[in-house]
Amino acid sequence: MDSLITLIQGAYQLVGSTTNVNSGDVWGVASILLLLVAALPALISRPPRPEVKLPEATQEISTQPEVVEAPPAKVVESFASRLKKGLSRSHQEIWGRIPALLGSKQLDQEQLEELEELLYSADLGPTMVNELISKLEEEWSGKEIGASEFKSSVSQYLREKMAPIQQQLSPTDNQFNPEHKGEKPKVIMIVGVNGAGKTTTIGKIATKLTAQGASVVVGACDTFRAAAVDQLEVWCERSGASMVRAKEGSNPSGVAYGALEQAQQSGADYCLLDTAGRLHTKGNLMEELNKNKRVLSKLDPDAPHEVWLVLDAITGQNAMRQAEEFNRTLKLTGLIFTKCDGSSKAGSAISIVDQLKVPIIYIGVGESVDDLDIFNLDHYLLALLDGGTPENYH
Ligand SMILES: Nc1nc2c(ncn2[C@@H]2O[C@H](COP(=O)(O)OP(=O)(O)OP(=O)(O)O)[C@@H](O)[C@H]2O)c(=O)[nH]1
Ligand SMILES: [Mg+2]
Repeated sequence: MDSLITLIQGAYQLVGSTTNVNSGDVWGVASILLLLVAALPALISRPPRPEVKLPEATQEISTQPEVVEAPPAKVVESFASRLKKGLSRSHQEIWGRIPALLGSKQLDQEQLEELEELLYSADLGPTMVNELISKLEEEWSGKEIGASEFKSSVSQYLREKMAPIQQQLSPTDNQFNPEHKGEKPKVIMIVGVNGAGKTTTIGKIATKLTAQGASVVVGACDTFRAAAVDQLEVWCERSGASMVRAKEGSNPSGVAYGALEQAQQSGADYCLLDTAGRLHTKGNLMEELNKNKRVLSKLDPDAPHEVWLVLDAITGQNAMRQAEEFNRTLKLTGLIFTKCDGSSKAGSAISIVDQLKVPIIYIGVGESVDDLDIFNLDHYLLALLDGGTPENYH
């Protein structure tokens, strides 16, 4: 007890009190201390945490690295298959009628007349139809000819007619070769009647070339309609090609000049020139295209390197007259057949190539970029006559 009194006395002195400590004080202080000691665990302990219920595990956690499944590969339809679809109308309406015409009897005059009518409806043109009928008569008269023999005979004839002209081109001629980067720009002028598909085709070609790594300048030489220039601008923006345009109504040959100048200065690989549609029968408008050509040659004596005529396959035999006129005025170097998807008259392409001795460069079977591709004679004949694609045969 004495030692406790001494301890408390010391504590009083420490806090500066001079009061004497008696035994009553001691009991008071001791009982307070005891109370404090008893309450201490309760004071220092934290309030209990609310119990958090964890959701039950629904699946086992794997220690294996996660295998991410690749998204299904996008199926890209081949151009041969698009071509087949595009030409299916021509195939069904014309060439698909052959089995019904050729019964199991010997080839006679009546059958020959029916076949002649069929070939005319395919828009092969009188020269080719006459030649084909004579060939059939010579080879098959008095013999039984089946549908497949007739088709292979026609196919062989058309191939013989077209191949020497198409072989002037190699399949890579119109693809950009990066090894030629830095050479002067190749100038391609696109011409044709109203609505043939010139602007759309330029847009598609520009898109293909830029995708191959080429730098392309497009000249909007159709200065008659602001809408035509806007349409071209959309394609150029999408493809990354630069576009040279002039004010509505200004001189188209000025735009052609400006476009080639920009292509030369910027080191572009191609200069594509869109022109206004015009009737082949309007002499003054045709002459204007010649002026475009002359103006270009001031910047490059070889320009334009190509003059391609866009022909709408739906036009049928009228396409022949258009082709003849444009060729007479401009010396065409290539043909582009558009809208082969909407026509049963796709055969006109063949007779034009034969007549003009000018090859087909591109063929169009729809409005999207992928619906235009380099013309392939074998694929074309296969799709037209057999309704097939090369995949069916390999
Ligand atoms: N179905 C189909 N439509 C096409 C094809 N090519 C072009 N067209 C469409 O044909 C229409 C006319 O095409 P444009 O490119 O404007 O024709 P254009 O020759 O420039 O016409 P103008 O400038 O008015 O002389 C547009 O609606 C094109 O989308 C094709 O291969 N198939
Ligand atoms: Mg146009």
